[in-house]
Amino acid sequence: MLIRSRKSWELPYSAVTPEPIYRSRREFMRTATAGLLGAAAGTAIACGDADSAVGAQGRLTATRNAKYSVADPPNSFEHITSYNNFYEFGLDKDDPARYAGRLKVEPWSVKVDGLVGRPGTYGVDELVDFNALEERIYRLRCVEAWSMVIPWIGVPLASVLQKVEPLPAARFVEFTTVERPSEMPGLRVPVLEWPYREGLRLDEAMHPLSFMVVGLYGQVLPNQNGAPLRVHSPWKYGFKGAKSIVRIRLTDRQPRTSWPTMAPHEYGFYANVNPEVPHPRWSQARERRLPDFFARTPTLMFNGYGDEVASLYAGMDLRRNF
Ligand SMILES: Nc1nc2c(c(=O)[nH]1)N[C@H]1C(S)=C(S)[C@@H](COP(=O)(O)O)O[C@H]1N2
Ligand SMILES: [Mo]
Repeated sequence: MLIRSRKSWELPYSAVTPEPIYRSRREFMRTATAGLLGAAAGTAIACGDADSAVGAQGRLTATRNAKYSVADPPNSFEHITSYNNFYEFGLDKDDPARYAGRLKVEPWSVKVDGLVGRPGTYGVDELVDFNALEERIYRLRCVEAWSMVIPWIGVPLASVLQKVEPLPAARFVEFTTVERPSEMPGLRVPVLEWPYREGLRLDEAMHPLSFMVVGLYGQVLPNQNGAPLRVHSPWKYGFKGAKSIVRIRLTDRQPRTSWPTMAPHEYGFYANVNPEVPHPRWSQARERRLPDFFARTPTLMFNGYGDEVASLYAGMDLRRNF
């Protein structure tokens, strides 16, 4: 109790300071080395990684949706599953890969409540049509100014929400991550208000780009990436995509989500990728395209998805609604 009620301003600076401000030298050296190896070996390594990593996890059959692809090559399976943010397992980038195996993802149920016509407790396959899986290659831009390209597998988030029939009064959707202290060692650190909560305006959630992810690289989603289901809206900073979702709540009010609650001046509810609005402690104009830690490429407005999503924000001041 005492620990969990500690406020963020009582934490050590490192605990509430994301990259690139706080970054261990060890981490830096490993990423830098991976970048050099990747550059030297080229795409052969990336493909090899993807194949050799298939094994324990199950295969998924998905149709590639050619509409959603990216010019840059995807990051390797190995990299996407070993460099993660999932603070419930720890703050270092390799903590999720190390500890997420403890998370029991079967059986899994999701509570759906609030302003919906069909509230209830659903199994994953009642919400996600596994016969309609798509592969979409999306960019992921973390608010910490690094980015990756990831071949996700999933279904449009809209298809999930339609199954539970949002009521006309619903304007927002809130996602809550599982909270199991015995399986998630990072929950001991009160870096965020647990459980991790995220949310979208309903029109953002219903936008065709918003994706409910259940896999990547042709296989079932590894736990460190948010098994069994997580959201990804690629025009927003990565933290908008809650992992290991156990509750979906429809509401008429903007939900109180974890990051803006912890640091309201640093993290907004919208969190649209915007190179013109710096984080108070670092610029968002450029990003490190991992695994090359030194590759500083310009960050694009809405992460390059502006043609599709800019109209959602017509007339809004994106500096105020950051
Ligand atoms: N529950 C939960 N979801 C989370 C996070 C987290 O710490 N906990 N981190 C977010 C952040 S900051 C990012 S960048 C992405 C990273 O997703 P990935 O590890 O699959 O690349 O997950 C997001 N979802
Ligand atoms: Mo992030």
